[in-house]
Amino acid sequence: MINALLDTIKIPSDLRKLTKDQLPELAKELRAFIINIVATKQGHLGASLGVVELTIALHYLFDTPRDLLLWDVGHQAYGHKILTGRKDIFHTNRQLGGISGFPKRKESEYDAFGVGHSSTSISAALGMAIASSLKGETDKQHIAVIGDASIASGMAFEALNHAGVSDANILIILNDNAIGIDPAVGALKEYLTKVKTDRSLAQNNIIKALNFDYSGPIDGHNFNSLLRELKRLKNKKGPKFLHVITTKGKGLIQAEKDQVTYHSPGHFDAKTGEIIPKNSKGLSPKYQDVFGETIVELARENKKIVGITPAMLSGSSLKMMLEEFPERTFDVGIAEQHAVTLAAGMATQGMIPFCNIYSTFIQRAYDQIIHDVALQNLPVIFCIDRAGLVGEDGATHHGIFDISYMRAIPNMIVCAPRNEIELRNILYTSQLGLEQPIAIRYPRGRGVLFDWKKPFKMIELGTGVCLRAGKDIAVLSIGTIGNNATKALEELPNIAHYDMRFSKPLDQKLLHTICSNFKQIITLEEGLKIGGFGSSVLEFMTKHNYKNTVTILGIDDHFTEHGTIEELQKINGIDINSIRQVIKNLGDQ
Ligand SMILES: Cc1ncc(C[n+]2csc(CCOP(=O)(O)OP(=O)(O)O)c2C)c(N)n1
Repeated sequence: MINALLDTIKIPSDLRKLTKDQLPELAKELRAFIINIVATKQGHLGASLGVVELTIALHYLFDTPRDLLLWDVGHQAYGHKILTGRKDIFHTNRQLGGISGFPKRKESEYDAFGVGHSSTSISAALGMAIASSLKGETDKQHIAVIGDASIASGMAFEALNHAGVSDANILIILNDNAIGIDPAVGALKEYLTKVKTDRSLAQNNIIKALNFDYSGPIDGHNFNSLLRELKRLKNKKGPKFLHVITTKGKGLIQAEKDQVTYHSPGHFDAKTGEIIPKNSKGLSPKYQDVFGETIVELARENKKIVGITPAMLSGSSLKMMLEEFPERTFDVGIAEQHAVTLAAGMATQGMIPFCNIYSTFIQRAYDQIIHDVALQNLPVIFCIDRAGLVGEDGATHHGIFDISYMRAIPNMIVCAPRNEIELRNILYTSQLGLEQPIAIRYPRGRGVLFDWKKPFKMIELGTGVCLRAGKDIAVLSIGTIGNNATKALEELPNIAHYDMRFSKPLDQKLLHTICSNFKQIITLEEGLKIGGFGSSVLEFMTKHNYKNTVTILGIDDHFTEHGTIEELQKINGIDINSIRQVIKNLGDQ
């Protein structure tokens, strides 16, 4: 591949040596570079392709890294990474030991703020702008690039509300491509759609009403318009807002056409753009699909069931419910807090809300879970997808805190099914008429069974099961990580294995039996050790004065970076081999 211009650019000061006329050619090269690497190494694609011109224009005109450039979510920042010193290592993107798929302060001085979760950029940029102003750096610019789905989140509105009454040098660029991962939703989105054809609507809009110097919408793929407008804004003080229209996936026909799939397409042919089909024949189902198919089955029988997702219709497979029951399925946009309180409101009226949120994103709604759901003891069913280590998205996305923070909440049931059938059965059990909220956690990826669509069976809440009898040593696991223990124990006779299923309420009867019969106890969870399932077992033992030796396997007090799930389980000592080794060492003592 010939990159006549791209190869001359190590950092943005090299870019600034190019003439304006050379920028379209550079954009071509940058696009091709991204496509070629993502085709084989995988990662986010559409969002970065959509902002190639914007990325070049921003680094061309602004004095980065002195001017601070923030990318909301950060999945669109590949071009930024490549132009800011990481071109030669871009092929390590998202791999163990390689660069992160998101901007990260530790990685580069050009990454002004670490991201992964959405809608933080305006608050962070405003914080920086106010700090600059306090330090007397009044000529410095602070730029937040935020998508149309991310700007509809509460945090972004809060920040706009504050920025509009400040005199901070903040430039908010709305990258409007009318799509999040799935098509964007909401009244704001409808306004943004209308303004594209009826520019008179831009005359008096909500952003102007909030005191911003508003301009746009302009074509985000046209260097002339971009450079002209950014030049004007660069020399303007105070809060500014530029509305830019782009096409997600720009430059790769398939990615432009099928923007949902090409958000993160997996392997594809760089030349043709065609996705290389994965051979999923003979593989177990994805847990998200077990959820999706099961909720549809349940909703057919139980008219009170409603499904709620904050902007993860496809990722959660709630899309399956939307197709059959559109009137009972709600994609509320990137609004986790709202999703939880909406579910609470519905529950007060006798509906049975299944609120499906990824573990890492539900962190944002912690107060709503406590204050709006648990305190009023409302039977909301939280389906916590992507719980545990999620792999290549890395530290911002691992769902490792939920056992600890959910079990700290009064009234909350916390459960983690071990396989597809157990997930199905707990979903079924939850809609039979709970009197309190429940959190059901399950991981990213595929299950372990083939024949999983069995007739529903009720699970008795707060009960564990003995998977294998033994003596001396008992392994107590929770969730799908228990399957690692099952494999680890294949070569180790006499070790007992219990699937405790609930970390709250604990199966006290079973724990009394275990503590009375085994000298050594090993607990295993794919979550934080601090306050997690192992801790709950220790709390039980202290209360009842048991003195057994306990080894807690789980994730230590650190952030785990990116890599494959297998690599990361190994690093955290919860892969099959590490578990086997721990048991062997205990047995040798
Ligand atoms: C708090 C939070 N919820 C959900 C997500 C998952 N997520 C990642 S990108 C994305 C869509 C972002 O859409 P938009 O802001 O329009 O940016 P675009 O992808 O179009 O560039 C979502 C929902 C997230 N990163 N953070």
